[in-house]
Amino acid sequence: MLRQISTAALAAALLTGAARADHHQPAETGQPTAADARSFVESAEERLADLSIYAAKAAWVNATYINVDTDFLAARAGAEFTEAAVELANQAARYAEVEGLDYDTKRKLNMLRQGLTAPAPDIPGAADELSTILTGLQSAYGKGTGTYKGETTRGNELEALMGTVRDPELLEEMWTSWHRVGVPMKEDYARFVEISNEGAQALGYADTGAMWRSGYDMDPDEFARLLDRTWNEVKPLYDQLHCYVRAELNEEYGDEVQPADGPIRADLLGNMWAQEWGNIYPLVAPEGAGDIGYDLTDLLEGADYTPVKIVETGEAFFTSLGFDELPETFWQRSQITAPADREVVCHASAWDVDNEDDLRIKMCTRVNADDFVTVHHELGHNFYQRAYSNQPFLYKGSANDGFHEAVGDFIALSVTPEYLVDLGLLDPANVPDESKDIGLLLRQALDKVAFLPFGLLIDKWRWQVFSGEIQPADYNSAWTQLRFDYQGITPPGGDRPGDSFDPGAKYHVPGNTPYTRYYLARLLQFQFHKAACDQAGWEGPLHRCSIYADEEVGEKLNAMLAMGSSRPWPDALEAFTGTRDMNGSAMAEYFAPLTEWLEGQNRGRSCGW
Ligand code: X8Z
Ligand code: ZN
Repeated sequence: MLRQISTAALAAALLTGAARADHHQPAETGQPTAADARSFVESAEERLADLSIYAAKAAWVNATYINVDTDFLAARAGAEFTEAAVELANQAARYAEVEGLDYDTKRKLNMLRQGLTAPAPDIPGAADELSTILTGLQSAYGKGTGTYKGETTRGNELEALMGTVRDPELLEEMWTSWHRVGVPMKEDYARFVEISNEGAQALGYADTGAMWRSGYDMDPDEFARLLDRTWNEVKPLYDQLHCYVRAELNEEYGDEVQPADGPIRADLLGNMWAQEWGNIYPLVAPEGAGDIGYDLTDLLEGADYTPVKIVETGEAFFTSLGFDELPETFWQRSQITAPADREVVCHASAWDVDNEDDLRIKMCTRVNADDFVTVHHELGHNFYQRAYSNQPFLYKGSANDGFHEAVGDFIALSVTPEYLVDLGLLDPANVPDESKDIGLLLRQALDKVAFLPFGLLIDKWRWQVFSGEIQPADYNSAWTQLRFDYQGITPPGGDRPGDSFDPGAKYHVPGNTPYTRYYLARLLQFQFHKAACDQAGWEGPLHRCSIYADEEVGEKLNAMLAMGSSRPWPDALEAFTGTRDMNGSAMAEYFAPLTEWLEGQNRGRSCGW
């Protein structure tokens, strides 16, 4: 749970609790008892529940109105958080040794011990320095700009333009200029790594990465192996997709821009980070008959959708499953579009400000297919938050962080052509028939399958940065190498300038948000989708299944979500899907017909890079 609320929120939550924590310290003479441990946890939860509200509001104001004062306030709250959280983690570690602890006390003590994303050592000034650095990095990202046709352009606008512009020179301009946002971050990032590692070591972990890996109800090394194992399951499909897309781009742009072998140029894939490629579907669509024949962005524009209407549409999917409507305050307090007159963090997020019903999203929504999915993604967080709101404070979280990221995406897998007809967006006459299945699957794979290596490599890079295997002098070259090794992509314009810090141009690095969760979510969302379609009695191909308006599925989903983080994640997974195993099999099944088709298309080509 600690991982899922913002750093600043927990900061304030823990801040004023220090005095009361002392109250629950065991008498100096005796050993703490199981009852002492239970009462320590209880008081910690009470304080957190009470105080996190103030912290969340401070963080909200900073993210939706970046200026020197809100930076100051957020940094202060973050520092206070870190100090108090470290103190609590140390106490928790001591209580964890006590004999005869009940299940919940033990689980919650462990959560208190390992839940920090950015620990600091217990040295005067350390938490302050760490928090000031992190607030500065996040705000620098939020204020970042690049250029388009020589004009200064906000990051959020460049992000959208990368999906529609096809001129390779303009793409290179946007990519290269945006990536300059990382340059001033590098030194601060290196200092952040030092401080947080000292903090992790003081808590008994080898480094910050080891601490991150310890949050999965299993041995951290076994968790790392699970990632590699599942990647090997889905990698053959990625390799086929890469091979096919490279050939199509070569045909489109010619050898000069995109050679027929080697890596793909990173700016040609319809996304600033080449993390999802769905925007270039029109360039790579199957010739003739297989093409799906419609484009979701066009449909939304054609029907005069507004950002608010997209959010209403997303909400309506959840209510069709039996979930309650979002509260009135959601509509009053959310930031749905970018304010014109101030700096904000545009990267989408979902908030639960009072741990009950003060749910909000913060987006700079645009009317396009990407944001249609992102809105469902964010609402998935909000409906999860509300489902577990009756849990004790430390269990107000997801089964593991991948679950939180998977719910909304799982819902969006039900956005089928038939569902678009229900919405009145697609003319029934234009519903693609079976002969268009490959087009539909390809469109989906460009987003879902293409993401997998990206989802893995961000933390491959960070884990090695935290462990010292990658030193500051090699930050950028190691990043470019991982992008090459895993994704098979290369930056436009040849060698990167010596001062580059390209990881800083991806939100989650300056935002210090662990990224493995998104990789897990890609696998989990297909496991959820398959289980839900089985529950619904669906017998057709998985990509044609929509659970829209199925209240029985909604009830089962709610049962899993309502568990929060009270049990190890395999229990939650089993409750909804019947299996305790996170793996790529549901995803492989979903895309099986495409895999075969891609293999046929790529016959005679030499794949790989
Ligand atoms: O960061 C997000 C969400 C907020 S939790 C918009 N996502 C990752 C990204 O944008 O890099 C969702 C997909 C992956
Ligand atoms: Zn998310």
